Amino acid sequence: MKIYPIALIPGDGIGHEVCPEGIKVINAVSDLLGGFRLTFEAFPYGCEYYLQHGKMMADDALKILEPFAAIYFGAVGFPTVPDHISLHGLLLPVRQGFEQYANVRPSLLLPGVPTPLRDKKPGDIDFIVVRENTEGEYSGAGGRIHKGHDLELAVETAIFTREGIRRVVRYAAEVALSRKKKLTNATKSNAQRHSMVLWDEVFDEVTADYPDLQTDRMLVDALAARFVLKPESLDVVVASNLFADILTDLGSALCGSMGIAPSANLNPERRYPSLFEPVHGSAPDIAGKGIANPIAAIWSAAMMLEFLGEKEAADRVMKAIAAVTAEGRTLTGDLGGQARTTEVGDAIVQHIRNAVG
Ligand code: GGG
Repeated sequence: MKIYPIALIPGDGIGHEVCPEGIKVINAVSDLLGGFRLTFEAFPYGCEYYLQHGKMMADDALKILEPFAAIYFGAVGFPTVPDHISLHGLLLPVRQGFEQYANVRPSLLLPGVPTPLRDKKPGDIDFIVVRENTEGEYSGAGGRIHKGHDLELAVETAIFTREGIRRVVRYAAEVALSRKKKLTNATKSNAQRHSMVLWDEVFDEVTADYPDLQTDRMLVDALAARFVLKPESLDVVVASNLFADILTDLGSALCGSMGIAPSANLNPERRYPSLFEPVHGSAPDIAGKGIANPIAAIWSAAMMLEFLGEKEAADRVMKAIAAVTAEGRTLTGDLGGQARTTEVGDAIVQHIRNAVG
């Protein structure tokens, strides 16, 4: 029996409601298939922890988390703590410290889920954004001087390194090779004449090693329009930290809801644990009501299973998610239904158990 020890960080808000559903589904699929088990150890890091300790996680959190096979994460942020403190105190140091440089964010229209795009159906929206996840606009470099005075000045420096760009473009190229072999470079090198020009140069250098790939370069603003007008033309997009963050919220909306968008923060070399989390945040407006959509967290759990090498289990979870959305009987409010968070998790578990073969 293979055992995968997982660090569980539900974080804030609805993170505490959606993570248990992911665990429930993982346990159901491992019961069914046998041969492996995920064990979870919970850590209380988040805004509550900050209010008690003055920091979002323990000083030695990275040391504590490092031996785990993966991290299963809920959401970060709550109105009790300024967002820049919570994000820079928890999620970003983990992404940077564990060199989780490839943030893989699929946009896939599931059967039965209405898209705001007229005439689009499942199959028309099926692309992946690979987000650079450790530097760029999220580097954290900068500062403020003359605080509170008329002279006040703030500098936020986007940092792009040749190696940082190289490794994420290479990863995105590999993902594209395993799919429809199309890779789009999201850039803004007309306006950002230093960082994005380097980004384009490295993109071209790296992709020269992949003659089987069809590549194109697009300004990120035009690319946003293409997401809406011609999503079927996209396969894999590689983008900087901030551009990809914005593009993937758009991608989630096109697929019907933020409540179904999953993500994997990968250290592809597996030197450190990777982190799996829904794209959505902590949703303070609905936290505690039991109505959050758990599909993004469950889908993220499937991505974790796949990365751990349990592909059959991951496929079973994905089939069960698609079966539940196609049926349309057990959907949360964001998808036009009335089901509670736990009911959606139960329905997915039921489909896993009922699946033949
Ligand atoms: N589960 C993801 C989450 O909590 N995200 C909060 C957030 O604000 N993230 C910013 C980012 O990923 O750029």
